[in-house]
Amino acid sequence: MKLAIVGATGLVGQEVLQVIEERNFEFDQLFLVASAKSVGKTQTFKGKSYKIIGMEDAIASKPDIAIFSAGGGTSLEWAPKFAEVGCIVVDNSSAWRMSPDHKLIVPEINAEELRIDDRIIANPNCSTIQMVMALAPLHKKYGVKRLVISTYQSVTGTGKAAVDQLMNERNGVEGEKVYPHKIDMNVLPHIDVFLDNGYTKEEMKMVNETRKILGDDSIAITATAVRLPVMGGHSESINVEFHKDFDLEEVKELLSHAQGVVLQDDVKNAVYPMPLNAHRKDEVFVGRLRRDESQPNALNMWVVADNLRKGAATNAVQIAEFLAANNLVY
Ligand code: 2RA
Repeated sequence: MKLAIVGATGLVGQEVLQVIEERNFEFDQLFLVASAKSVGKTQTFKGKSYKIIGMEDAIASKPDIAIFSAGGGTSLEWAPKFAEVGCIVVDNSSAWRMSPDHKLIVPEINAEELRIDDRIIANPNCSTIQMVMALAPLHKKYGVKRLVISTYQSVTGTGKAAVDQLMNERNGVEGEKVYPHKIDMNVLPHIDVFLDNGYTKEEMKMVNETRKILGDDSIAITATAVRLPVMGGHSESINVEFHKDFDLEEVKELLSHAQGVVLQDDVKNAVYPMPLNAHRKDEVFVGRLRRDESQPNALNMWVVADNLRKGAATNAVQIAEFLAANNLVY
């Protein structure tokens, strides 16, 4: 199996390398692919040195699977060219997510939708992945009717330049600004661009992608996405109203057995999910479970995950693992 990592030098690309090493993902050949400014540089992986190559060379090498973390424009242009030579692209950008011809996959929830002729497979947005991981087991049992979400998102979701902006501001150093305002000591209710309806693209991703993954267009969803000077992961306050009533202990039971979900809910001992603890972990952490006493059949929850891991790299590598394990690579 020939594996290509496209966007290998970015924050997500680097995390993909870390995840395939930790999970011992098996391949025969590895190609590290990046933009012209990185081509020719070297990167060490498992003690071996790899030369970074460009897109054309990567396509000529005919990889079986390419994990793309290179942005929407790059993916729109290049993913079909990789697919044409028989490669399966697992794409981290938003380019293909809402296309009716492409699958949007969180392996624990809907990997069984994948078929041998899927050539470009979309990885959902980070803030959507962690939310649906916590919701899917509850949706099956009680049916999600409505979601009201507020996010608290890490600067790592924007990329390396945003991490640099935060650290430069903290250290009093001048540098490139990727946010329209200071991020250190601040909170920005603004992630991605504003749309005509007054919501941001990030907020609408949570609406549309959640419905597609859970396979239910009737779910009412409203979101406010917020950037914080935080690094370890994204946090979300989720108010969920179900069609059926639930038992809180049963909710905890369902979540504690859900694959890839860790219940951290012991408020007497100040145990609840936090980005500092989620950093570099592959799981989604859920806590602060309590009934919404203002509304029948409604629950409040707090969900945290490392956005570079389950929100991006881990989910993509899990898709690749599923393809390899189920003979969907040819
Ligand atoms: C963010 N959701 O955190 C984005 C990254 N895909 O900005």
